[in-house]
Formats: sequence, structure tokens, C-alpha cells
Amino acid sequence: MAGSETAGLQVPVAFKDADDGTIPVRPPTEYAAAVASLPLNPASKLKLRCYQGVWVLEDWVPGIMAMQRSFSTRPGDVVLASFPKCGTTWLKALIFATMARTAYPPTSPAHPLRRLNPHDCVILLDRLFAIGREAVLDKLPSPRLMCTHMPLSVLPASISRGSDCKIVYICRDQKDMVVSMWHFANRARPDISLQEVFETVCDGTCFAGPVWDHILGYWRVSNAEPNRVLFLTYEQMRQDPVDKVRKLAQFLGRPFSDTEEEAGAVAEIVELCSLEHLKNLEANKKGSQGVFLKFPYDSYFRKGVVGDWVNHLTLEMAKCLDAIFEENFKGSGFTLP
Ligand code: PAP
Repeated sequence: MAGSETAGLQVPVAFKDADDGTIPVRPPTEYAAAVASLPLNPASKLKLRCYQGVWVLEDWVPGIMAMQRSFSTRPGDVVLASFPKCGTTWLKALIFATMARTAYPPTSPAHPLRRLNPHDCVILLDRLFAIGREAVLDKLPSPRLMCTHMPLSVLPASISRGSDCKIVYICRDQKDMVVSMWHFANRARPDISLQEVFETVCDGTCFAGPVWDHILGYWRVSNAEPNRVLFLTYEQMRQDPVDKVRKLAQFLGRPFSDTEEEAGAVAEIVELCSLEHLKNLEANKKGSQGVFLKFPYDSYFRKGVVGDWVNHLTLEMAKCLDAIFEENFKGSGFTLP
């Protein structure tokens, strides 16, 4: 399917629709020796290496190195950035639906989000580079929608400092994030306990951690360059999704017209991308993704409840997490809304 154009606006193509499987895989790189010399986290069952101050799955490090070396943005690119379990799936769906709405009205039965998991619409760059299939990005028509769990500090300069692409970042209360991460990890690795997830978040050695550095990196740039980085929180999105989708559309240069507003287009996008709607679609009930670890599609949709941590964390754990984050945010001016 080619990038269609309606009313002068190009719309994104779902990544899976652009990937016909014929693009060759990049041969293994010379990075193996460099990876072996990086500090290994002995406490983690996930084999994490510390690369440029960030804990990355060992199998993903060569991909991150390749991404730093070879990825460059194109005008119109949009990168969704998040720490895992902070609202990535939801935001992928919302960005895709908002950007694609002229070609695919949200109520259309043929909408790609009705047949594809949001992760197949907006690709995770980190994993794509990890499996050496990044050449598919050249085939993806503009505007390309992409995602990363990496902090700004390790992204290629064309994303972190360039003006060709916009970045949308989402973060979430750390207590709900820990609980969500544990539930998710548990589907692929039932041997990972809540206590382990909690401890690695607290000491900063979880995947993509430390979390506070991740958040502050994007938050600072969003303050300095609000037209380039939009900073959202899961809690604000839950509270008023319609308002946030309006902001998102404005930021992406595709504000809703009066006619669209009157027709209820914003609410229709919110409904299309709602947890209740997405989790009940066949496309999201079956299948899985991942190469090194397989994650069932349905594991991306759980409860979506703000404050669900009370059902899993002790008060002591909650206080400990809050205190650590508060300490690390001290002096930055950042507080979670
Ligand atoms: P990822 O980083 O691995 O892609 P991510 O989507 O960020 O995961 O996190 C999943 C969380 O978002 C789950 O939260 P919970 O465990 O607290 O329930 C999931 O339920 C929630 N989520 C997924 N899709 C939606 C949606 N459409 N609306 C609201 N929340 C959602």
C-alpha cells in the first residue's frame, strides 16, 4: 500500500503494510567485541549491559550502536518515545489514527487498527535495529511513525537534536509503571518477581533505566523546544483523552478542523483507540511479537487503571519508590502531574 494523500496531507502507512519480508537482514556487525566489554548486570535475569549509561538488553546493544551510526531522519518523521509500560501502545494507536484520519476515518471498518496491533503500525526502532531489519525504514513512505524506548542521550543526533522529526514522549507514575512492567514481564518470564522488578527500578538498573534520567532527558528538551518535543503523561491522558488528542494533533501539524470537531472526529479517535475497544479486537487477542522473547499481543492490554499499584505494592515499597524518584528529580523542577 502506498502513502495516500488526502487534502494535501500525506498519511502514514502501517509498518507491517510496508514490510513485505523481502528486505535482507543486515549481516552481523563488528560490534560483538565491544558489547562483551560492557558492564553486565549480574542481578538481572534479562542479560542487561550498561551502554553509555543506559541498561540495554545485550542482544539489542549492537542494534543501538548501528542505529547511532546509520539512522537519519526524514522531514515529517514522528518518533514516539517512552519508558516501557508508560502508555506506548495507546499512544501508538492515537498517533497513527490522528495522522491517518484523512485516509482512514476512525469509524472506517477498513481502518488498519482494526486488523493490526498498534505495534505493527508503529515500529519499535530499538527492536528493528536489533534484528538487523532497519532497511525496511527506507521503504516506509513519509510520514514515518516510529517508536523508541531509549533515552534521548543514546539516540542518533538526527532524532535527539535534529529538526526533521517531532518527538512525542509519554511517562507515567513510577508505581503503576512497576506493576505494569511486572505483569508484562511475567507473561514471557514467569520467574521474574515483582520484588525483582521493583528493585531494578529503584537502583536504576532496569531495562532502559535509570527511569529518572529517561524522563528528565525528554522533559528538558520539551521545555526548551516545545514545538519539537511534546511531553505527555499517562495520567493526564486518562483524565482527558479528548483534550490530549487535540493537543497531539496540533503538535503534529494536523489540527482538527471545525468541521471535524463538529462531526465528533476527536471522540471517534479516542473511542477507536480505547483500551476496551482495542483489547477486544481479534487482531489483539491472538499472535505475539518479539524475537528474543515472545510477548503475546494481548499482554499489551491489561487494566489501564491509574493507581492500580495499591493492589500490588506495599505502602513501604510505594514510599520507597516515591522517595527515590523525588530525590532524583530534586532541583530539576520536574514533578509528575
Ligand atoms: P510497552 O511499553 O511494552 O509497549 P505500554 O503500552 O507502554 O507497553 O504499557 C502497557 C500499559 O498500557 C498497560 O497498563 P496496565 O498494566 O496498568 O494495565 C495497558 O493496560 C495500558 N494500555 C494499553 N493500551 C491502552 C489503551 N488503549 N488505553 C489505555 N491504556 C492502555
